Amino acid sequence: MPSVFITLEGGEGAGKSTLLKGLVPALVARGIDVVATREPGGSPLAETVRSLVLNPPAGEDWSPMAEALLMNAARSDHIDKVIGPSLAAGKAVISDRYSDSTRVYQAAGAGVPRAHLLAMEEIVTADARPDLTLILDAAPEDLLARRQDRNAPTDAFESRDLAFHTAIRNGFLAIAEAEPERCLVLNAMAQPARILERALGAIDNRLRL
Ligand code: T5A
Repeated sequence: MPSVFITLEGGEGAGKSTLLKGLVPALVARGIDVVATREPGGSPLAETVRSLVLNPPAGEDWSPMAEALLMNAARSDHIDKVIGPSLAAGKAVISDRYSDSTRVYQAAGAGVPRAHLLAMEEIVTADARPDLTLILDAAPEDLLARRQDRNAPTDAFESRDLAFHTAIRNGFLAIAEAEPERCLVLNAMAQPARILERALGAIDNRLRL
């Protein structure tokens, strides 16, 4: 079985974790060995970076470049310890967020120059580029309403304003437009079962799993 690397991207509360939870059993039922993971995080040390970056001490904010470097440091460890070995073993790896999130959040959101982010991405992800990226897309207002229905605590990114979340949405759509062979945009406001069906269809058509 050839290894495949699938990433799930989109705004806050777009349904990436929900889709991941649907994809894993569907692929396992086909006899595929699946590793489900997430970013920031995915390895023990990267999870430590996740808490630092998503929940900095009260009153403190990371500088934009420090935040971008932390995301990439966490990703490098995640690739070395989890993604790389899993792909080498012929498994399917599905990550809830990956390098497109850095491109979008640290550029559109935090203002790190795009060229710097692409240079970091080139170095850090050289051995782990996604074969397929599913982007869950919806109006930020709709995702905000959905988030407010949850009782989960908000983190440093979720608490930003609508203009921030609109820039995030546009950033993901720009990536999808620039890289249509890798990316597929899915309507995040569709029923979860419909989203899963479309995601499995894309996996069948594009990756022939
Ligand atoms: N970040 C991350 C960066 O800035 N740079 C980076 O490089 C990386 C990797 C991660 C934060 O870090 C930033 C981006 C993020 O701000 P996180 O907690 O992992 O933080 O945040 P999210 O990835 O946004 O995770 P969420 O859990 O908030 O959102 P999900 O996983 O997209 O959404 P999900 O599946 O949990 O669903 C949210 C709610 O909607 C319901 C679910 O039941 C749930 O209640 N739902 C639906 N309801 C109706 N219809 C559907 N289709 C639904 N799908 C889900």
